[in-house]
Order: sequence, then structure tokens, then C-alpha cells
Amino acid sequence: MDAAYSRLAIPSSASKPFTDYTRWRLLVSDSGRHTWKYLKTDEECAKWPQTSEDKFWLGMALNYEALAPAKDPLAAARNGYTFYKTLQSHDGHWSGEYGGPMFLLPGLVIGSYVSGMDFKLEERQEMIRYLMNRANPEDGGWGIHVEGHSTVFGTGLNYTALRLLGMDADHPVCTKARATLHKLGGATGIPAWGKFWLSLLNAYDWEGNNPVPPELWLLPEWLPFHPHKWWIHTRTVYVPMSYLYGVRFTAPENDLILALREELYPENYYSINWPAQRNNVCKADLYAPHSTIFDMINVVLGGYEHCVLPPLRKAAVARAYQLIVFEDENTGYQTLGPVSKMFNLVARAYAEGPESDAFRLHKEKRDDFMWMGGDGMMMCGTNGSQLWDVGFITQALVETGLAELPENRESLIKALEWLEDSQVLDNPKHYKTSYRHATKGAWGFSTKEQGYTVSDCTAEGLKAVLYLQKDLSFTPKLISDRRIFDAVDLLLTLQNPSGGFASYEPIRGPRWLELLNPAEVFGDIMIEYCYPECTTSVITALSIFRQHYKDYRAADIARTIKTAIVYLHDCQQLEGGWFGSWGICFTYATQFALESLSLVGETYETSKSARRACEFLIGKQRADGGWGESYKSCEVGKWIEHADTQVVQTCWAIMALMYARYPHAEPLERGVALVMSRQLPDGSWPQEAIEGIFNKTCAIAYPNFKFSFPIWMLGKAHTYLNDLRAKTKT
Ligand code: LAN
Repeated sequence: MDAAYSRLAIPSSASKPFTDYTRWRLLVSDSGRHTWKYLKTDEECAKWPQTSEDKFWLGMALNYEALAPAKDPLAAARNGYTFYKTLQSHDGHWSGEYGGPMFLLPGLVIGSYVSGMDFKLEERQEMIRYLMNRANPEDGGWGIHVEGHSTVFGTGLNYTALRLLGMDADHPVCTKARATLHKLGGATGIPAWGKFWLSLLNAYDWEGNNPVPPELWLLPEWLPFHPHKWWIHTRTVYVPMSYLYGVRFTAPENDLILALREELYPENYYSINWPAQRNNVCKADLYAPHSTIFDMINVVLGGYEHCVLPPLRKAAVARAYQLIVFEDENTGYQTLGPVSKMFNLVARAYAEGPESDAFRLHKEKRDDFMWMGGDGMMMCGTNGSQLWDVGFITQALVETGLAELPENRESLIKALEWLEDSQVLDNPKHYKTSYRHATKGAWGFSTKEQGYTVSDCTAEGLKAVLYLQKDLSFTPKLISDRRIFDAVDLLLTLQNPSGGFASYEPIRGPRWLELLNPAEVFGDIMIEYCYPECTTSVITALSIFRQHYKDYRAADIARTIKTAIVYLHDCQQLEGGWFGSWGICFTYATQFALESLSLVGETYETSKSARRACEFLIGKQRADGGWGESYKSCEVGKWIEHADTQVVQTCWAIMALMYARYPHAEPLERGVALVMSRQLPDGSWPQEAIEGIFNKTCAIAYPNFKFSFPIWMLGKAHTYLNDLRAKTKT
């Protein structure tokens, strides 16, 4: 362990790369798999030249010539795609960074360290650099995400990561971060997941954690609180956590761990009253405080930990381990997400050792989460957002007519090939036995290998395929009707009684389970909920589908759309907007909801609800013509202005108004002008604030949105405004 993680001499500034950026390559293989390679020799570099895709994501200059300046919105959209097309991967999808959360890289580093799994030197150097670049300039700490204020969660874990990666404790970056950590009270007050990671590392006592008993997996499945009824991410993280807690995994002490025990705490580590820390969470971190009932349950469970029946624990640990193996095998060792990835990896490495296949395969797929960017190497929120990005840009091109231009045809055929290759054709290997929902016919958020059904990803994938295969004359018809029906059948299994659609599965557990939310830093994570965004994607997909296939399950589809619209009305807020859970925030969800309403003819002229939504948006337009909303809207549930106008949100707002057939041109024209004014001479748009969110508090990056949504909006607005002007003239 020690040799692989030796001390490194790190410069005091991270503005310049620590490695040679001309040597990094993104390998795109196996249906959109992303892994970054560092080439060692000039010969290798000559054989495998850097592409624009590599250079763009590495933040290197592309030096494209300026395009002819756009005279109208359509020309601007066309220029946008002229640029964006050069970033398309050879297999037809668009790669991209999926960073933002600041609690993932420490999981990668701590999990690897305690499993004895090394990194390449260049990876360590660039991960260190990334953390240096992401430290908050004022206090040197880190928050829960890249734009967040410093917290114990962010600072305690990223400090630990830096130290394990090889930074010295007296490096100025460490000194500054440590001072902030201590000012926040030190690592005793780290939230539950932080306590857990530090306990695995042997730098926090297990006694300081609330219990994570694996025995829940042995309870009868009909119980309303059985973990298979939890939101899929919570339960998939809970499986390996309960295993690692059950066996009390603890890395062996070494000098570095002993040093961390000194550095992370202002007080003497050995004098800390650990059981008293279980519910100690720093104020700067706390978003969802424990309920009283949860605290009471923890007292009982804490008592149980002193008298566990060994055979019962053994059986429970074995059951949890079986579920870990199922998950690994279902997903080609990607697992559902980055947190379960690293917990599963630690569990498998512990149980099966460094020589095992499990260890090797986990190591291989660990690369899929490591993304090299302009500021260094990060860990991504998933193994990419492949489907999500391909889905939006292809629809944008078809709807705007840019798809028909000869110059774009090849790129669209490639995108269709990728979509064909990425549809999941079967249910999971371990299906009901691992509590999975069906996957036959699905598109997931990232790759087919990860393979999880997501309602809106399946819907956006389906829409993209229908657009490409049905609306364009020049595309091969790669996906059969049968496969299209499979996607539709799957979507129809996902509706909830309220009419709405949730993210991965129909809601399984009761609402009150939220009282048992243990995470402290995230809201609404215990069960699935319905989302206007997911609901819209599904019903728009179904409605496009039925235009082409009038007879297939027509009654089911009609009923589904009708009840979904009822749900959408139910969740409109008084001020007129919809609250967004996956993008920021009201602008994002209101765009989706108005698209849904337009399906059933509800627009500004015909529907009070659509009109109220338009007025809500118009009320938020800024003097410069754009819109700008802060991620804080998602935390507090109320619109909060961003300091700056945002191109992507301006596009969402204008798309929303166009869906509702907003009749006044002037606000739209001003928004369009703002988006055009921010376009660069090469057709691209610069990166602005972070676009996405999850679990109410954690922002996440969708850097491809700055291409797909301006292209989409500008192309659509071109025709829309022309029509509007023609109408007002007559
Ligand atoms: C995502 C990313 C995509 C997102 C949309 C498709 C946009 C959404 O409409 C449905 C939910 C989904 C699939 C989603 C769920 C939660 C994810 C997987 C993420 C935001 C990406 C990262 C996040 C995951 C939970 C991060 C790991 C953290 C934990 C708390 C386990």
C-alpha cells in the first residue's frame, strides 16, 4: 500500500498541468465506454493522435477558424452544430465530463487505498491538481459540490484524499484546508457517509457511526420498510454499507492513518467519546436533520449491536454479499452509481482478495468513473451521460431541420447506430432475485453495460430513434418495430397511481419512509417520487410513438397520457412554475411540464395553467433578456436568482414559452439575442454555471447542455418567431 501511495512533491499552484496534456487520450470503446489513457512514448502518441474530442475536454485550444457570423437564429444554431459535431465520438455518441459532486473522488481514493488498489502516477498527480483547483479560494475547503460552501463532508473527505494521494500535511493547500476543517469543528461532525468512509480507513471509530445492520435484508419482503422498497440509489448503497458495517471492515493502521487521526481532529483522537458523535453533524453540512423516530430506532439498534446473535449476523452478511455480487454481475462491475461502485469494490476486495477476478474487474471498471478535465482528474457522477446527451442533440437536429442538411447526415446516422447498439435487449441476469425492475427495451442514462432502466432515458432514447428513423429520409431503419414496442411496453410498466413517473422504478415504499433518511446532506432519497421531468419525457415519447403506430396498445397509451396530465396539473406550484429535481430548477421543470401540456392542446391561449406558467417565466426574465436561476432554488424550493444570466436556462425558458405558444414575440426575441450574443466565433458557447442537481443539494455538470439546448432553442425559435411575425402582420 505504502509504495503505491508514496509522498509526492506537489507545486504550490495548480494552474499549470502536473502531467503532459498532449499525452492524454480518451478511449471510446464498447458502446460509449470512456477511459482516459496516458501515453508514455512519442511513438505511441504519433500512432494515436489527439482528437478534437480529447482536446476539447482537456481544455486545450482547438484553434478553429471563425465561422461566418450568424445573421439569424437558425444560422446561429447551424454554427453551433458545426462546432459540436467535431466533438462527436467515432461511435456516434458525445462523450463528456460528468463532474460536480465533491464527495465522490474521496470515495474513489479511500476505497482504493483500503483495498490495496493503486493508481497510475499521472492519475494521482492530476487528481491532486483537481482538488487543488476546486478548493474554495477564500478558505481552502470544499463543499458537497463544486459551487458549494465549505463543509466538513467536503473538506474532511477531500483533505483525506489529498493526503492519501501523496500530498504532505505541511503543503500550503493542506494547511489551509485543515484550518478550515478545524474551524468547522473537525471531522467528528462529518455527516454519516463521511463517518463511514473514515471508519473504513480506520480514522474514525466504528462506535461513532449509527448502526447499518445487514439483518434488514433477512426481514420478510412484505414489510413496508423492507429495503427493496427504498429508492434504488439508497438501497444499492445500503447493501455494501451493511456488509462492511456487519464485518466492521477496518484498514490496518499505518503511519499515514495515524497521522490523519491527528490532522482531522482539533481534539485528541484517543479522548473522543465516539458514541456521542453518532448524531453530531456540523451545521454547515446539515440539510435533512434526523427525525425523532429515526434517532429512537438508532438507540434500539445500537443496543442490538451489543448482543447480535452471531449466526444471524453471519446469515445477514452473507445475504448482503450475495446482493453485492448480483449487482456487480448485472452491471459488468459498473454498478448503479459511483458510491455503490466503490463500496462494492471494497467489499469484493476484502472478501475475495487482490488475486480474484472480482478485484481485477472492479479495477478495470473503476477507470470508467475517472475523467480527465482541464483542471485535473475527477470522479464522475455516473460512468457518463451518453444516452442523455445523444437523445437531446438528435431531437434538436430533427426538430430544427438541421438534420436534413447534407453536411449533418453522416453524423446523424452514426448517432442512430449508437442508439441501436445501446438499447438493453434483455432483463438483468439476476432479475427478481436482486429486486430489479425489468430492463428489456430500455435505454439507461449512460451505457448499455450499466444497463439500468431510467424512465425518462428510455423515453428520450425512444423519441430520438423515432425521430431519426421516421422523420428522416436518409437513415437506415436499424431498430425493429418489435424493439420499439419493447421500449413502449417497459414505459407502460412505470406509471404510478398518481399518474406521474418516477426515475428508475414505480414507487415501492410508503411516503413515511422518508422519516428514516439517514444521509443528513440529501433530501427525499428514501423512496422514488414522481417528477414532472420524467413524466413529460415518457408521455411525449408515447405520444410521438402513437402517431406512427396507431394501433399498438392505443387504449393503454391514451389512459397513461391522460392520467399523467392530471399529475402534472397537481404538481404545478401556486406561482405557476414546476419544481425541478434533476436540472436547475423551476426553469428546467417548467420547460418539461409545458411540453406535456402542449400535447393535449393546453397552451397560453387555451389553458389557465399554461398561461400562469408563462407569466411566471416572463416575470423572471432579466433586463438583458435572459434567465438565471441559482442551484439554491433546489435547496429551498423557491426561485433564487443567479448572480449571472445563464445561456442554458435562457434556452429552457424560451423553449417552455414556445411549447405554450406564447403569443408575444418581444420577450422571446430578447432571449434569443442574449443566447446569440454569447456564442463564440467558432460556433460554441463558453461554460457557465453548473446545470444539474440531484437529491436537492448536490449540483452536477451537464456540459453538453450548452450545445444541445442553444442549438435546439435557436433553431425552433427561428421558425416560431417568423410565424409569429407573419401572423401579427396579417
Ligand atoms: C442521475 C443522472 C440522470 C438523472 C435524470 C435522467 C436526469 C433524471 O431525469 C432521473 C434521475 C437520473 C437518472 C439520476 C439519478 C441520481 C444520479 C444517478 C444522477 C443525478 C447522477 C448521479 C446521481 C447519483 C445518486 C449520485 C451518487 C450519489 C448518491 C447519493 C448515491
